[in-house]
Amino acid sequence: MSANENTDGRLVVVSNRLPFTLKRAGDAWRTDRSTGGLATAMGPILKRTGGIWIGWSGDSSDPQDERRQKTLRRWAERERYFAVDIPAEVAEGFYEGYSNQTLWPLFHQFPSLLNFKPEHWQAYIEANQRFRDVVLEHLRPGDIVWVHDYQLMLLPQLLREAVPDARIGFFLHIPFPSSPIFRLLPRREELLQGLLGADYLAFHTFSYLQHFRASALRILGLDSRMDRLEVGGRSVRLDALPIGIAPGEFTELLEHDAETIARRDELRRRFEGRRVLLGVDRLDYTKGIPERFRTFRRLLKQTPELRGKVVLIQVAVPSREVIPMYKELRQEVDELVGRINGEFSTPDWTPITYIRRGIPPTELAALYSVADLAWVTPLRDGLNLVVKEYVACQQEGAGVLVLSEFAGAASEMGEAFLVNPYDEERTAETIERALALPLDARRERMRALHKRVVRNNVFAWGDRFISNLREASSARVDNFSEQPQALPVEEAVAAFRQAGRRRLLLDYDGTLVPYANRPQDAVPPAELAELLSTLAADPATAVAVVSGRSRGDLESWFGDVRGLWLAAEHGAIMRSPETMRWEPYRPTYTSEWKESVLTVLEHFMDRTPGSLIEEKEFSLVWHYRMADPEFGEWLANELVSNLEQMLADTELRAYRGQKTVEVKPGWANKGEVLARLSESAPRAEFCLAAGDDRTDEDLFARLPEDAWTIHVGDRRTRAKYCVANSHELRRLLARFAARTESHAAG
Ligand code: ADQ
Repeated sequence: MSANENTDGRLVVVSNRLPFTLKRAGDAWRTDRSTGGLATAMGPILKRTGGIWIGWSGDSSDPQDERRQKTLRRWAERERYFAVDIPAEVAEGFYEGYSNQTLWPLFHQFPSLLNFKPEHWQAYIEANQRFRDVVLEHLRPGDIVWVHDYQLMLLPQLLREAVPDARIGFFLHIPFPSSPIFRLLPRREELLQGLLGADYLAFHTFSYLQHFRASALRILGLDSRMDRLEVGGRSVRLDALPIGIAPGEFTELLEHDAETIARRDELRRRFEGRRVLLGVDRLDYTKGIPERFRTFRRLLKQTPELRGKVVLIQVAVPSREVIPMYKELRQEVDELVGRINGEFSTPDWTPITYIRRGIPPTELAALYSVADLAWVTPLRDGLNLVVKEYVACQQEGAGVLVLSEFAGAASEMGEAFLVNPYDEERTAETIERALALPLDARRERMRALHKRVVRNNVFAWGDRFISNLREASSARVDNFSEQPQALPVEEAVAAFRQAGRRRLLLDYDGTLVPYANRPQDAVPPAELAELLSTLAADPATAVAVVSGRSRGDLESWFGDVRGLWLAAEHGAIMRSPETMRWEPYRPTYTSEWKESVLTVLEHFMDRTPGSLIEEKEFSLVWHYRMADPEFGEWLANELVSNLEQMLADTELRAYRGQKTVEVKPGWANKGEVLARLSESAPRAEFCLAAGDDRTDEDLFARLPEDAWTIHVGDRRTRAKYCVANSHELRRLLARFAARTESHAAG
């Protein structure tokens, strides 16, 4: 059974456009087929799986018109296509504006074409909200929602907010740009957050995935693994999944459709004795059409023997024509065709046949099958389906493929001739070489390509996406009970009040105060010492600051607070409020190891501008909060693996903290603090521990079931509850303290 046939929940596809486009024709309404990669790919999947498709009709005029409504109702009843209505003024800012004049050029590495207007952004938000509303109208429990492409990057998060346990996947059909380019984007944070509402996020190639991870790290500070990213206590699964085509749709036409077969034979006769070079594209500046024509001109110029022997057929379907850049491109291409044909044509040969419109599938299949060379040279392309369509139509063929290395498909098409389309001189040489390749060699290459295109077809792609999405969202749903709940503040305050004896175990950095770039700058404000002092003044409440900090730091900040327990260096050394003496956990400990570890850390510090080393009694810490984030993470991994080998036979361990790597004895951990506290302080009915990083998890793990464990932040945790930041935690402590004060006064 394919993953798609799963019966639990329907597939809800959401994309900007539906496979149909609504066109006004005078007083009537016409339904046209949409062209473009997405409709081509998803059509066959939905046909096979069932489910519904939600998208914009393409028309914004007159939503009240009875005949228009009737047409849309027919789409819904017959095809299960549900249209989102977008008013004209919103559609313009959303589609022609932010989507196609901001996102499209930037994601395709044309930052100089970026045109940003705040009102376009507003329209983009509004359009995404309209899509959300229509999805919510149709969504049933258990459904999986598959959101497509750059026009709907806010939708996953909008849906997540409305239905927290919805199953949401997102696929990006265009490239994800490298992080220095992505950073240029106005509203980049919101876009990343929008995407991270999904359970499963997939791109065509690993390099796009890496770019996304780099941007999440640099812009939102979110670290990730190759296959997942943790955010808001959820896990977002990441993947690279190049799209395929439905090869059968083409081979079927070529084998059984009389019209296609007749057309193919006719074309063969017509071009007999000539080699056919073929380009098929949407008329878009990313597709490299002018560059291709210029290269062709160069080829004809430098290799006169090819004149009369080759023809270039270029099919280009116009799109987005209201955007000035596209109009200019159309003109430029028209002119180039005219110039080249004028320069080289003879009475019985025209070098370029230019078809500026969409052509039907029968014609397309016939062209693909007669072409001797497919010339697919986008300047940048998410993947490019034309390559795969061409290969599918060359079952027994000997055609060659010349492919741009900047198309996502290049990473799958090892047997193609790869070119840099900006380098017109070398591309011309490659075309010449490809044409000169002996028949057997061409056949062999094509056979390998063909096999791959057939195997990695669109159904395999869809199945994988859907089953990965199901798995990712089920893992989330199963883990739901393990996720921390937002702290019920009133309940906590009431429990605190009712208890006869209480214990508070509080981490310092990231918990009582926010992080600073340099550890010495995270000094507590005066009111924090006062707050702790008020809490600790009540003999029924034992309060401990349990930190990774040195005893010197804790002493200087809280040394005067009466009644307060201090545990420094993760509990390696503690001061009780009675004796006021610092007592190490292991009195026999020596720090001879430091010298050799320091040499390693210094080596890393020298390589990493902005990083620093902190030396404490029991540990050494490398801090890289101010370093370049990716470089820092990368080196931290390298450092930990170096240290692990070096420390394997010792009691020392290397730990990753929040932008730190710390080397300390394994026994110096916060879990041990509890045991020591229990020896001297009586058992409490109310026990609360709060912390934000991995070292605090040791403490949470040791606490009894009924303890109030609180994670500060949004990472994965064992804690039962969470609060957003140190500010919220201190507000809670202030509520406890208020009670203590009034109690003391009363
Ligand atoms: P597109 O930019 O639309 O898709 P592409 O992948 O080449 O680019 O798909 C174009 C589709 O339109 C093909 O199926 C092709 O046959 C059809 N087409 C193009 N010109 C035509 C014409 N003149 N007549 C008829 N049909 C024509 C986006 C991304 C791509 C990505 C796809 C799918 O930009 O990089 O491959 O989505 O993810």
